[in-house]
Amino acid sequence: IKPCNLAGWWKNDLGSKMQVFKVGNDGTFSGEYHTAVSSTQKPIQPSPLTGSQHLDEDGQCTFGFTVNWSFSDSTAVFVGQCFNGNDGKEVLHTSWLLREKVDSEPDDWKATRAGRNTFIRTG
Ligand code: B9F
Repeated sequence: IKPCNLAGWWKNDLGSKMQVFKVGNDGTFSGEYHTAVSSTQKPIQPSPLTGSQHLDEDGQCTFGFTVNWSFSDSTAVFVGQCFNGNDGKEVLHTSWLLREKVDSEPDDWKATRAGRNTFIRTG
């Protein structure tokens, strides 16, 4: 088993791609998220992500990151864990919350979406 390192390219079940840049000695990282889906008219743009991972030696670390969508005023957070299958292939199981900007406090109740995504390494 190899140690846990999120650096590289990943693709999820929606077809979204993310690149995680070099992970720091303290487990912090940044990267770029290319979502394949968006329910807005505005063109999708790559968006910055920043997060941190545990530096576990067993390759099954937990992590979290935030995506600040550059083409909308919304924000997503992901939490997850890396798993190493018997075939040695890494898979990330994540859960996310997506916060949409609403115009007024009475609309707060409808501002958050939740879901799950699975990522596999592509590079
Ligand atoms: O579509 C989102 C958005 C926010 C405000 C207008 C459009 C931004 C992209 C989110 C992408 C999500 C999915 N992609 C992925 O890989 S993040 C979690 C999913 N995993 C309309 C109002 C709020 C949402 C849609 Fe909007």
